[in-house]
Amino acid sequence: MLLDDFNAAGRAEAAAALRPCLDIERWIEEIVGLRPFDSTEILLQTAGRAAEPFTEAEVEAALAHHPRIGERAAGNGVEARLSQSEQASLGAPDPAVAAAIAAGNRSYEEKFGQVFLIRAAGRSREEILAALNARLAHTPEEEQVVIGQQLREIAVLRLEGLIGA
Ligand code: 2AL
Repeated sequence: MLLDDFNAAGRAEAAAALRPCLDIERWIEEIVGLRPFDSTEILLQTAGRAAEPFTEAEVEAALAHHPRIGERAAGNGVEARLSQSEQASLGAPDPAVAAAIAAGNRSYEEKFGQVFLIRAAGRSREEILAALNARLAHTPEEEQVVIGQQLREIAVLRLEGLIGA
């Protein structure tokens, strides 16, 4: 979708385009309502800040859309294909690192009660494992902040891919 098409689309169509990037209604509505954008750069900057800060309930609902790191998203929908492409670097066989990530995911979920989320695109498996281990030392309050940032990073990259296409 080109920026001009996004700017000119009806509210529902523009919202539907944004939803696979980040399913937080307040974020979607704020961006849709701020159209037209003069440039993709301004749109992406806006997406990086809209609806800040997310509430705990918003974060929890948005996290439900993301498969665990190292687990392939099920299905053929837009979100599943985006996730599969973001996690492409995790596909190469390295059983030891894969096992360490799986164990880290379990520890993280036990400690924080939610899925470990990281912007995977552009990160190697080793970088993701290091980040997972470092974040296990966080307090829940610190993790809430990091997760909000990661949701935004993933959303902005997805939007960049969408509008660039
Ligand atoms: C994901 C995902 O599906 N894409 C991404 O960048 N990160 N999942 C996750 N648990 O971090």
